[in-house]
Amino acid sequence: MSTGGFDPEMDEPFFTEVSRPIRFEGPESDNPLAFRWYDRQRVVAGKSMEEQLRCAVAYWHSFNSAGSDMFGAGAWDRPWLAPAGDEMQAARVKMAAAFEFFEKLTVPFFCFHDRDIAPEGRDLAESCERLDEMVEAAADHMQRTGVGVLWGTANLFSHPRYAAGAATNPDPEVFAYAAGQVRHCLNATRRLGGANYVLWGGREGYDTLLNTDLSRERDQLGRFLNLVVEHSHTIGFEGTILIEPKPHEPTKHQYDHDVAAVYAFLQRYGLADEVRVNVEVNHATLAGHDFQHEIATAISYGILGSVDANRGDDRLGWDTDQFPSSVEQLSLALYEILRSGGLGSGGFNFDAKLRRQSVDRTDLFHAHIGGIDTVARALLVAEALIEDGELAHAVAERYRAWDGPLGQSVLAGGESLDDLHALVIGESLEPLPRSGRQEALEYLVARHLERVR
Ligand code: XLS
Ligand code: NI
Ligand code: NI
Repeated sequence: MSTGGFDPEMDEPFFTEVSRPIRFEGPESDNPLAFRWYDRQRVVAGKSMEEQLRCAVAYWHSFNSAGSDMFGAGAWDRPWLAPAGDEMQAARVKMAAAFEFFEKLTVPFFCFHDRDIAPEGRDLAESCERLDEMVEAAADHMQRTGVGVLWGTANLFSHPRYAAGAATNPDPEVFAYAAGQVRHCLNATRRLGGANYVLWGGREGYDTLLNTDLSRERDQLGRFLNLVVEHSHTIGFEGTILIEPKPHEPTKHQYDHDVAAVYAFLQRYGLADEVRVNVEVNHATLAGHDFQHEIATAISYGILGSVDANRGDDRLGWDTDQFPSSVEQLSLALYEILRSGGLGSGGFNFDAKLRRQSVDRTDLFHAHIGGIDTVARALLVAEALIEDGELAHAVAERYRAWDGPLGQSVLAGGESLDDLHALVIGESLEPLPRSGRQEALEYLVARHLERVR
C-alpha cells in the first residue's frame, strides 16, 4: 500500500536491532540490551518488582517527537511524523511502532495525550472522531500484547487557542473547548481501562500580572477540576484523577506550582479527597525542592498518586526530561513510597526524552533500560533501608519526647502561652541541643547504596 512516498508497511518491524524481548541477566551482565536490576518477578517488599514499579513509556517523547528544539528541526528517524500521505495512516504506523517497542521492552503500561495517538482534526467533532478511531486501534493492540494504560491526558497546551490557558483563559469559549476535549479524553481513557487520568496545567498560569486577574483564573481552574471529577463519577471512571505540579515552563508562573500549592488549591475547591498528584522529578527540582521532599509532602497530605520519572541537569534551569540515572535520588523517594504502602494505582512513567543527537531508534532501548534499571536498583536500596530499620529508628528517637506528657499536652491544646511561660520558669527548664546526626545518616544510606545486590 502506498501513502504517497512513505510506505509504512516497508518499515515494519521498526526496531530491527532488538529481535526479542529484553531479558533480565543480572548485575554481572555486560549486555547493554539486557536488564541488570529489573527482574520483573523478583519479590520486593511483598510484591513483584513489576507490580511495585508499574513502569510506563511516555508516548509523546518517544513516538510523537522528532527531536526538534528551539533552534533546530527534528533530527530523529521517525518517518510517521512526516507523512507524505494520510495523517491517520501515519498515526496507525506510529502506534504499531509504539506497541512493538512496549512489547520488546516488556513494560506493562504506557501513557498518552489525546493528540499523541490521533492528530487534531479541523474542529472538535473531527478530533473526537479521530481519537475514537485510534482508541479502538489501541484497544486491539492492548488486547494482543497485554500492555495497559497507566494514564491518559488531554493536550491543552500545544494549539494556539490555548496560548492564554485552557481553564484559566480570559475567554470562556476556550474554557468550553478545553472542557469538551477533556470530557472526550476522559471517556477514551476509561474505554482503555486507564488506571489514572492526569491534568498537567501547562498553560494554566501567567506570563505577566499586568494582564492577569489571579483570583478569577484560580476560580476558573477550581470549577474546571470540579467538572472533571463530576464527569468521572458520571461515567463510572474507576481510575484516580491526578494533577501534575510544575512551577513554570511554558508560563512564567503556573498555579500548580508544587505539591503544597496543589494541596492548598484542592482544599479550597473541595477536592482534597478526590484528586491526587503525579509528581515529576524534574518539576520538583525546578520548584527548588528535592524529589524526596515532594514525595514526602504528598504522602504526608495523603495525596500521592503517581510518579513521572526523569531528571534535570544541575546547570540548566528548564525541564530537560533526561532519563533517570541517580540511584541515590530515587532510593530516598522510593524509601518514602514503600514505607507508605506503595503507589496504588500509580506507577513510574518515564516522562523522559532522548538527547537530540541520539538519532538511532535503538537509543530508545538504551535510554529506557538504563532508566528502568536505575529505578529497580533504587527499589532494592529502599527495601534494604526499611529492613535495616536504623533510619526510621533514628527519626523516631529524635521526636520521642513528644510522646511524653509535655508534648502530648501541648499538641492536645492543653497549654497556653502563660502555662508554658510558667512551666519553663517554675521548673527551671534548660533544654540542651542534641545531635541531628546528619552525616551519620548520610553514610548509613551510602552503605546501603554500596551493598545492594
Ligand atoms: C511537562 C509535563 C507533561 C505531562 C503530561 O512538563 O511533564 O509531559 O507529564 O502532559
Ligand atoms: Ni510529566
Ligand atoms: Ni515535565
